[in-house]
Amino acid sequence: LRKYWNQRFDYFSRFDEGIQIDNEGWYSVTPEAIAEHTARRISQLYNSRSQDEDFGRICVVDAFCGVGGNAIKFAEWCEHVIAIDVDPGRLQMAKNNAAVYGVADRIEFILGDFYELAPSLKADVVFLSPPWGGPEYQSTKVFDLDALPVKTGQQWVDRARLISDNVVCFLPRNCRPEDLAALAPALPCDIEMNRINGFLKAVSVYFGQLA
Ligand code: MGP
Ligand code: SAH
Repeated sequence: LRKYWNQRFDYFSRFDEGIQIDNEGWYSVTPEAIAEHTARRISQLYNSRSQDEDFGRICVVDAFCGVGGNAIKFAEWCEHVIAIDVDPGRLQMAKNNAAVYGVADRIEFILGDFYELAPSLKADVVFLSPPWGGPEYQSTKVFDLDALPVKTGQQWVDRARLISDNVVCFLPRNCRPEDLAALAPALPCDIEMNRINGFLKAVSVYFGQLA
């Protein structure tokens, strides 16, 4: 826990203003600079189509919102956010943390299973940061996307594509690029390596119009 505590201001720059995190939250939360980058990139989705007019008018589903690291940044950069989590405690913490950042009113929080909810949702973009099985994700040289603990990477992406082909996945840094691209082989994709202070933290893969 000490390792994560030492990074608390990388996770939330407003950590001292009342941020709440539980055990799973500590090792899963997306560092703020990475979350901000992803949100900015998504907010520019329709920029090329009509200059400033549509800038940021994007609805994003954060399928696994955890304690809200990504959802808060989506709310700062996009018009509407649907934030889902199966864990009531973490969903409540995400609400609290969004209030610390003054964006709680821009996020629709839903307690539930993304897999079940997906067919009933409409949005421009779906962001997937599923559980990776804890810090042990590093115990193998190559992370197998079929070994995600709840559903496979393929199952999550196929489910997300019921909503939109504009899908972003936030995944372990030891994933193989070819496995990431194979999650939606017919779609264009970009793979980003997300670093903080030079240290590789994770990879993000952008599909569809986001690539
Ligand atoms: P890490 O490797 O556990 O930490 O996770 P860190 O600080 O890089 O330590 P190091 O000593 O291994 O270098 C790196 C980042 O991956 C975290 O900050 C989270 O953003 C993300 N992350 C880690 N896990 C275990 C998960 C997870 O289960 N789900 C999601 N969505 N993100 C995770
Ligand atoms: N991006 C988040 C961290 C996500 S951690 C942040 O920055 O804070 C992954 C989350 O997925 C956990 O909170 C877990 O409760 C949630 N989860 C697991 N299975 C789920 C499911 N089927 N539907 C929705 N959420 C789920």
